[in-house]
Amino acid sequence: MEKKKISGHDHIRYERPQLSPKEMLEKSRDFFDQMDQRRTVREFDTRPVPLEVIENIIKTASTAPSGAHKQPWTFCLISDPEMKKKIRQAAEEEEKISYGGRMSDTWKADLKPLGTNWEKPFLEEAPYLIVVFKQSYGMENGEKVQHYYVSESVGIACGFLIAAIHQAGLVAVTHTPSPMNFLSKLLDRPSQEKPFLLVPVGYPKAETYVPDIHRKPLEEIIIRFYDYPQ
Ligand code: IYR
Repeated sequence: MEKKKISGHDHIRYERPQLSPKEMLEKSRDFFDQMDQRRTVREFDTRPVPLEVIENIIKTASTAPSGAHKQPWTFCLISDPEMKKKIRQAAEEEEKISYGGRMSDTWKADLKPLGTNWEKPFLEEAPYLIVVFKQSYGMENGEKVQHYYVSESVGIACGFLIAAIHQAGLVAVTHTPSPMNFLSKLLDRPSQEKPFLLVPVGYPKAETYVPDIHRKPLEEIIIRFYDYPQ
């Protein structure tokens, strides 16, 4: 392997296949078309999913870039029905309070088109729950290791996770029961780890409906600053 020292550390040669503009256009369009098919799904079939598929999905999430490459994430993978039940009970307790008044009227009105409520049957129906924790700092041989840009890093990893779930033909919902500290207790995580996102994963129910909502068009999300000829 071709190596080179940069500031005293090994660097390895890295190359990507060069695509022609036509190939790039096709691939970027195909990837967009594929990702544009992704929808948040809250109704799951209880059918099991092969464990190795889920492990590959988590490995994909862990390829995300992170601050100083500290990889400040932990993924708890749950299929145990008893644990799922406990998580559902605890989440619904919080959500009952949230929907019962902790969320503002505007917030509840904003959620109306999505049809959500305090009930979370998907926490028991989905074959797997992935609970993503962010590590405010790491621990190596009893020593604290500093972490950087933790939320950004874990957020990017969750993006990769969601994309990987979609491309495996599975569906997910990004669930954030609030507050989420019950997850630290139930899953016995150390105090430097904070729950970040709960992602039930599985097949959609045989007949699934999703809200008829639309994505902002490019011209609403892009501000152009180029001056080269197009
Ligand atoms: N955590 C609640 C409420 C909720 C909040 C937002 I912002 C959403 O986009 C969806 C739901 C729940 O999971 O129902």
